[in-house]
Amino acid sequence: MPTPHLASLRDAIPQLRLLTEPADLEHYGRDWTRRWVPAPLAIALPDSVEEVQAIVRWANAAGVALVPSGGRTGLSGGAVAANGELVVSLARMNRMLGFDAVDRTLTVQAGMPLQRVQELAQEHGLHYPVDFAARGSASIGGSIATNAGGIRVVRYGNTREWVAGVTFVSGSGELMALGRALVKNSSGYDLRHLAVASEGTLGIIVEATLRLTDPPPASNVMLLALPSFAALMQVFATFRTRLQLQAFEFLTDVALQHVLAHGAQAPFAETHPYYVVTEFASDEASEAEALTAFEQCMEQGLVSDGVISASDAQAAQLWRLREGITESLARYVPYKNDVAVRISAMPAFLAETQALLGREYPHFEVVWFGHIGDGNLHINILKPDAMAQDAFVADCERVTKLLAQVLQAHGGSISAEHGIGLVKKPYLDCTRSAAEISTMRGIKAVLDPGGIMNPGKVFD
Ligand code: 2HG
Ligand code: ZN
Repeated sequence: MPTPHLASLRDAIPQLRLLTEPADLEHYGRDWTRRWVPAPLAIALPDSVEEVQAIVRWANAAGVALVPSGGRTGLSGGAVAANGELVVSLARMNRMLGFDAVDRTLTVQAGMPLQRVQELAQEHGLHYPVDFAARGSASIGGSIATNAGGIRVVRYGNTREWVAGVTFVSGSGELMALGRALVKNSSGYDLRHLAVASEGTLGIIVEATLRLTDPPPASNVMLLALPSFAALMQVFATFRTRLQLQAFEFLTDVALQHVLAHGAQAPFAETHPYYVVTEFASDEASEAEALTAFEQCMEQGLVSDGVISASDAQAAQLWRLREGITESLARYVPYKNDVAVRISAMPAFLAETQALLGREYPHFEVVWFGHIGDGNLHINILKPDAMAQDAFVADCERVTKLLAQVLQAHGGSISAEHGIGLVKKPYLDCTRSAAEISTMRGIKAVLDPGGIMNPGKVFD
């Protein structure tokens, strides 16, 4: 029996594709957090900007909340629909709209997966440099809506740097071309950057024009074994001084053991407490610099072993050790922290956080890894099989409050790249001031006066 809302939506936009089967509600109503029970009204699959606008107009009139939806690979609950919302999936809006060789831009619909964007850039002899493990499923619109970071931020920056323009349907149904792909534009506020990291709370990103760059040089991947946590930032400084790094990622042996248990190949005969995966150009000069940096770190006792890729296949194997972590932990339904501090604050922050988590989580397995070259740490707490999810989350939330205080003291952020969504909402005010949050609310009131856009996400 259709609800009155669904009947009115069908009347308003008869051609709109809608899914209402329980399996679809379940599939589209959740993201990778797996904490909330999906309960959307229905799933709308618009095929045009006009249909998206019509949905927003209908939602305002009917008073129904909308949850914009890309690949739902998010880790903060930003795409969760658990309260009768209409999910607006951009999955059918996945086409390429244009390539401009002079501007070096690619324009695509928001539902295109990140990996397809990367492939299209390559087919045109250029490169879209934002990259992360969920590339095959994450949509470009979702990556913009969270300002996704990933494994090459140390070299290329976050998604924000690569968004030349965004076509956006605001919560009031206005269609706006933000940014217009201009290199220079000092004509007032840059509203494009409001769409970036907005997590669907202001409107729906329907198209994006992305900046492309030169293809990266052929690269080498090096895996370093470290004897101590304290060595990490010193090794980073040594390598960064000598080389233009494409990536500098870190993982603990605890993380590595999970990836190995998932079928990856052990890189060293012995185990070491910490590892770094770094990538740099494979020309002779860079290789020589890398070797010198490695020897210098060995002499200083900062590094205890290392291996450098001899082929693309070996490079991929080494990358798997880092990129396979999230998947290898998924069965433990981890509680995830995604925190950032300035690189200069990292040594002090690491020491304090290690002491805090050692004290507060003696009973849980804690897995550390992340984009250490960007000052971004992922800390996954694994749920013991015997423990109920609610009790586990409650305990982790208690500790996250303490961690947020440490972040506050070091001028950090409670979310580096995953967004605030539902998971980090209670801690937003630890790392953003009251004046900042009230400004955000004011911006939302202007762009989404009916309060229909992803309500309850980021802030209440
Ligand atoms: C990564 O860096 C992703 O691999 C996921 O941001 C991090 O699972 C996580 O906590
Ligand atoms: Zn990450």
